[in-house]
Amino acid sequence: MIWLTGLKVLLWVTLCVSSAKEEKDTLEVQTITNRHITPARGSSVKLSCIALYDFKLCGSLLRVGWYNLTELTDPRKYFTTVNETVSDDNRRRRQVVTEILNLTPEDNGLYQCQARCDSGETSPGHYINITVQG
Ligand SMILES: *[C@@H]1O[C@H](CO)[C@@H](O)[C@H](O)[C@H]1NC(C)=O
Ligand SMILES: *[C@@H]1O[C@H](CO)[C@@H](O)[C@H](O)[C@H]1NC(C)=O
Ligand SMILES: CC(=O)N[C@H]1CO[C@H](CO)[C@@H](O)[C@@H]1O
Repeated sequence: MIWLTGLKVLLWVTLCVSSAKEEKDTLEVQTITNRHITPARGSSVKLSCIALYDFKLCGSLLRVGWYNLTELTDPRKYFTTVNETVSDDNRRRRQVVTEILNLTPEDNGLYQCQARCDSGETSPGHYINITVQG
C-alpha cells in the first residue's frame, strides 16, 4: 500500500512537471554533443550537456543527467563527471559529461540530457542518436 501511494504521488508529480511551462530564465539545457554520432565498436564516446540555471528560482537540488530509457548510472558502463561554476549571484552553470565505455551495437539508440529543478521546472536537451560502427 505504501508503495502504491508512492507511485501515485510520483505520477502526480510527473503530470505536474510535464504541464509546467518552461522559463528560460530559470533553467536552460544546452546539448554540446552532435545529434548523430557514429563511434566505432569498442571505442568510447562522451555525451556532454550544460544546464544554466537560476540558483534561487531552481533550488539547490537541480538534477542533471544523461538518459536513454533510464538514467545512465551503471559504473561499469558509464563514467560521469560533473562540475559547476557560478557566473554571478544567482546564475550557475553545471556541466555533465557521461562517457559510454566499450561501445557495442546494444548501445545504439537515443540519448537525452534531462534537467529538473527542485521547484519542478524541467528542461530536456535534444536527442542524440548513437549508431555504433563495425
Ligand atoms: C568541467 O568538466 C569538463 C568535462 O570533464 C572539463 O572539460 C572542464 O574543463 C571542466 N571545468 C572545470 C572548471 O573544471
Ligand atoms: C539513428 O540513426 C540511424 C542511422 O542513420 C537510423 O537508421 C535510425 O533510424 C536513427 N534512429 C532514430 C530513432 O532516429
Ligand atoms: C542501451 C539502451 O538502453 N538502449 C536503448 C535506448 O533507447 C532506445 C529507444 O530510444 C532503445 O531501443 C534501446 O534499447
